[in-house]
Amino acid sequence: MAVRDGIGQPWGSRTPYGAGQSWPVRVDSYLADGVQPEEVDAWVRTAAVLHSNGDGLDMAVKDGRIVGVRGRADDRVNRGRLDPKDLFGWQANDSPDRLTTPLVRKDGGLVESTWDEAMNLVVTRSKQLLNEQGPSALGFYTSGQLFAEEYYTLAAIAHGAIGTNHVDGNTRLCTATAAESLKQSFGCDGQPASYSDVDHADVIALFGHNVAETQAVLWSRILDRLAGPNPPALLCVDPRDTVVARASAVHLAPLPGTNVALMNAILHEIVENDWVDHEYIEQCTVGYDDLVQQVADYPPGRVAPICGVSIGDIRDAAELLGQAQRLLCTVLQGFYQSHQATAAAVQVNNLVLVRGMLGKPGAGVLQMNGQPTAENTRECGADGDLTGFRNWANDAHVAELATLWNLDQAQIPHYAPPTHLMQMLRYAENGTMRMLWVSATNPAVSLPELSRVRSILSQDRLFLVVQDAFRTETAEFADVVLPAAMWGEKTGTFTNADRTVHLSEKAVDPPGQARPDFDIFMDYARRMDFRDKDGEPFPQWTDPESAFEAWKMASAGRPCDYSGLSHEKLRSVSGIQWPCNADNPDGTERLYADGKFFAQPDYCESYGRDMVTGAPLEPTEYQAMNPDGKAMIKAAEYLPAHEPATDEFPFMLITGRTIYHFHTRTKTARAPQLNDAAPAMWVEISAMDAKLLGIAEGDLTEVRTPRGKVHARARVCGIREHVLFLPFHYGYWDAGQDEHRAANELTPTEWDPASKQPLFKTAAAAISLVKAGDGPSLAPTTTASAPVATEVPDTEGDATTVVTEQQTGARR
Ligand SMILES: Nc1nc2c(c(=O)[nH]1)N[C@H]1C(S)=C(S)[C@@H](COP(=O)(O)OP(=O)(O)OC[C@H]3O[C@@H](n4cnc5c(=O)[nH]c(N)nc54)[C@H](O)[C@@H]3O)O[C@H]1N2
Ligand SMILES: Nc1nc2c(c(=O)[nH]1)N[C@H]1C(S)=C(S)[C@@H](COP(=O)(O)OP(=O)(O)OC[C@H]3O[C@@H](n4cnc5c(=O)[nH]c(N)nc54)[C@H](O)[C@@H]3O)O[C@H]1N2
Ligand SMILES: [Mo]
Repeated sequence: MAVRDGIGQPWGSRTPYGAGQSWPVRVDSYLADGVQPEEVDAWVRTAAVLHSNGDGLDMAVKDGRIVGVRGRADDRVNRGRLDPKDLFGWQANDSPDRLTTPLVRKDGGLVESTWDEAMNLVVTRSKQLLNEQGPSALGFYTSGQLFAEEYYTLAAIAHGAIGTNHVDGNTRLCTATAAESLKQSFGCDGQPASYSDVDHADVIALFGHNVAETQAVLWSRILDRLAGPNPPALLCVDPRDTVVARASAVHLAPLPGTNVALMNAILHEIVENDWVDHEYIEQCTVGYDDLVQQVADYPPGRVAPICGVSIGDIRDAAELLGQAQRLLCTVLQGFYQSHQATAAAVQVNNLVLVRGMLGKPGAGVLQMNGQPTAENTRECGADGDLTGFRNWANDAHVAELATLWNLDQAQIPHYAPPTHLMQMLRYAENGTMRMLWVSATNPAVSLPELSRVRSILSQDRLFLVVQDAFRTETAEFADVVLPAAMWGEKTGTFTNADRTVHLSEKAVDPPGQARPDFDIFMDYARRMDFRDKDGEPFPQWTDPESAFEAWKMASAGRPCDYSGLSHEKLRSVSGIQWPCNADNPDGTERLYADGKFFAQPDYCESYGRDMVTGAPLEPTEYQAMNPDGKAMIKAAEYLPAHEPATDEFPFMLITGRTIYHFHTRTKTARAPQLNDAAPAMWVEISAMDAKLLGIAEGDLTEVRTPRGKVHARARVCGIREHVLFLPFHYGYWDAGQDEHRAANELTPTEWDPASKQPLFKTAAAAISLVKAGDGPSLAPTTTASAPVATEVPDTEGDATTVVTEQQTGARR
């Protein structure tokens, strides 16, 4: 049994394996100081909720409290492994500053209240607005972090009972582009590949995906392949010198916002060298000729200066991709939150299609999710999507849903595409949307252009309901705050990025009067007295299990088919991939293995959109383009970003994550090991830029864009020149507003035309020295933020790891 420093050695010891072998087990565990394994009263089944990887684990319970975690050896996702957030993040549940009672605004301040008073305020306001203005006065903004049962209930209430079109999730900031790119290429959302493809691939290409920090256990799987016989070759496309970049055979560090140009050059080389599967293209796709025409304009010689990468590197990357026998591609925020997001993500789908790399072991594309339950937000329809990946523009699909819910079809709004969040903000800003109910997301830190967001959320005429486990920056603007139970305190299911469904069971009681989100939504529905066509209470279900049974029926026959699953079945198997139905009782590893897609005109989730204007295609246009429901190759022209660098703002600013924190840190800052590993804001800058500006490691700097400024200590590191990186984790709940530290003070109100995902990764910025530092910045040294020329830890060892609390490695 090995002992590992869970912070300093985030990926733990190697368990090497070869192509086609199964990934060995390594069980990681961590128990609070002084707790012995034999003292644990119960181990309760769940999966990780601080990323999208879906690591299966058990919570240790002692005396009614969570006291530790242990990875599940039998889980298909992690085979026992846990990452730093999995190991330590659970401590937030027990934090003394959890919300324990509802709060209501009185005389300008938030005061403790009762559930009756708080819910009556919400119900009274809802009814008043419905009477005065109709359903469009109400908006719902939810999460990628609740359970499927909760989203399905919220979708039924908002789209069904109330009939508002204004429903979205923070998945808009996260995986809207993943979903849109899958709809564009395959007619429907749904992850084609599987994590097990890592076991077979000979080339793994990561596009704007810092997997080492954001899905650290998946990175362990890749590291174990790299340490074994016949290792795969990696391609990394990222402007920073990430841990992934350092392990890659080819690293392309493009200037932010130039992904489409780069992809077109790569595809140009693939076509030019005829590394193309003509038979697959002929049988399974439409649109190849357009692609050939488009990429003809993007020879590497033209693209190299646009992206700031060398011609040779583009050719090397293309050759690696072109010669691969089993090519696995992954995509994440470096594409989704950058300029031309959908167009860029679709080019990765094109790459996989022209190479015929779908549906076989080791081949495919993972248009990744970020949040643990983002998949469920989309499939249940708690965002802009219609429940069960149904098509808003297809009346028959809306009718199906009306039948399922036993509601009048006219009640489910489908006069226009559903309102995306950035548009909802606009409606709140101009006063047509008068109530916004925010659940499990913290927009006052996570949305772009925070000064504008604050002014919208603080308006008197907007009635703001915030449902959270903590008193967040957003809660401070609320009229009513509803205290929520969290993971570990409620039961439900959720689905990770590779379609793996896990059950998460209640282990302990929530603190004080906090209640599960499911109970809160149902309480609202009953107090509103929603009824179906037969006059029965709506929603017709009553608890998470009956909600799951109802959701199964809604999903049956759709791509995300859950009809073969149940809470009971998920108690006996650690993770099952949908579709799971009578034909596939053990789930489905890969989609599209038979070359058939969910793209038939009468079945598809979407008819697609123009990737430049965002205009939806008409059903007749779709029918003409793709009558047989094949995969769609869609070419895209590169367009320069709207906010280019100038003399005043000469840098390209990007933002993102570190391995030790999750988002706005409501959980990870309350776990001492994680907080100590990355306690303060920093800015990453290249050695050359730092030298030119007279900035040294640890100096206090000011970073500015036309929207605002932040203060951060410099980390001089391997980021490419002319680019700055800020982590977006640091808000204000544990610091004063005058600290100017949230990265989103700087980001623009701008979004991708097709997916409507905000651009968090392309802005022009300036940086200047404020004050010399008295030592290095407190940024982690184990990861992409490592100072120039630091070796990243990687250890050899044994297959069971007991994790210790040492915090030595991270900032040594
Ligand atoms: N530790 C940790 N893990 C997480 C999370 C977390 O907060 N912390 N959040 C989860 C969630 S919700 C998400 S969405 C995922 C996100 O996971 P990732 O997408 O992997 O994380 P990011 O840091 O947002 O961005 C990834 C990389 O994009 C690069 N990048 C920026 N601009 C560009 C560009 O224009 N082109 C290219 N090619 N690359 C660019 C950045 O340098 C960065 O390294 O992580 C999930 N996992
Ligand atoms: N600049 C910049 N901004 C970004 C990004 C970026 O890369 N750069 N990334 C974007 C992305 S991908 C994402 S996903 C978003 C994330 O942005 P947010 O969703 O705003 O971030 P979180 O901190 O995860 O907020 C989740 C909230 O839910 C609460 N919560 C946790 N569990 C529960 C529960 O069970 N019930 C309830 N009711 N509440 C709960 C937490 O306390 C927390 O306040 O940020 C986006 N913003
Ligand atoms: Mo995300």
